[in-house]
Amino acid sequence: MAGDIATTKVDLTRVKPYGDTMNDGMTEVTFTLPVPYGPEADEAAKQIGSKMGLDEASVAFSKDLGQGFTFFVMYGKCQHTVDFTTIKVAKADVEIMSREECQEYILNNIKRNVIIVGATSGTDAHTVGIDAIMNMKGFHGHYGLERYKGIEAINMGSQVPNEVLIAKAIELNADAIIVSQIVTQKDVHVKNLTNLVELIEAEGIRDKIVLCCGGPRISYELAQELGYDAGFGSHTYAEDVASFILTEMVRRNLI
Ligand code: B12
Repeated sequence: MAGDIATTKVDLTRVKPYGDTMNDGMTEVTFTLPVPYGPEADEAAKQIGSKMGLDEASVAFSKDLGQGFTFFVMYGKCQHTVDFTTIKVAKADVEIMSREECQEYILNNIKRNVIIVGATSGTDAHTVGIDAIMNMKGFHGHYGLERYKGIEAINMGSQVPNEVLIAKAIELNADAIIVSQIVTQKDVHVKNLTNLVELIEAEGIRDKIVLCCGGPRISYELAQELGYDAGFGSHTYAEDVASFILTEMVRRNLI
């Protein structure tokens, strides 16, 4: 890292990307153009880079993808800034408890096992996210829900039809349904998450359960818009969703 990081005072009202020296705006972007590989393709990419707001846009790398397509890595100086001091992001408003604190919270406040049914539902085959949250071994040194005393975590895996997920939740009288959605192409996640809420409402169990979704492109705001109690994005651990579910159960008197 260049030495000027420590000495340059950052103006949080005018933040821009950093590369070599503070405020240089250095930015890397990657994209594919539907044009054949060659000098004309590089020039097209540079022009796109300029239109994106990159000064001195240059092609750091380009690769022939075949069949008239070229992939680019562009480098350039971003001209834009943002006012970091005005940024507000909606988040679940709960105190995050450790696994041990969650277990104690259950003992003191709920006094019975909490049942959580989870899956990656619809056509989505990505299992790693839901496993990170639910599996015994967890993720990044954070144990998953299966490890929590007082929580019965049922991980149904991936490509689970919404109907099957709901039927399992009803069969087990679950306290919470948690669903993972990784693929967002053509807004498939919005359609699937909406469908899940509609089916849960049709079953008449929406007010009896805590409903959460998660995935790298899920935000708390989107989740709330779609009718979920909370949504969790990248860098989530089991304790984040466990803290939310337990607190929410007590808040709504679902105990
Ligand atoms: C591994 C992988 C696959 C594997 C999945 C294997 C498996 N068993 O899961 C395979 C090869 C099968 C695959 C297939 C596809 N994939 Co894929 N895949 C990936 C990859 C490389 C890693 C995903 C991953 O495991 N991340 C690690 C986990 C830990 O992170 P996470 O999922 O974000 O989970 C964390 C949080 O999001 C959150 N979280 C997630 N779920 C939940 C749920 C709850 C309740 C909570 C609280 C939190 C939570 O907590 C987790 C831990 O912090 C990503 C690219 C990438 N680097 O992310 C592409 C990626 C997700 N795949 C992608 C695509 C497009 C596909 C395919 C459509 C490709 C194709 N054309 O066939 C297919 C889809 C198949 C299908 N029907 O779903 C795209 C999605 C783009 C988009 N925005 O929609 C990505 C981003 C790649 C890319 N850059 O294009 N994929």
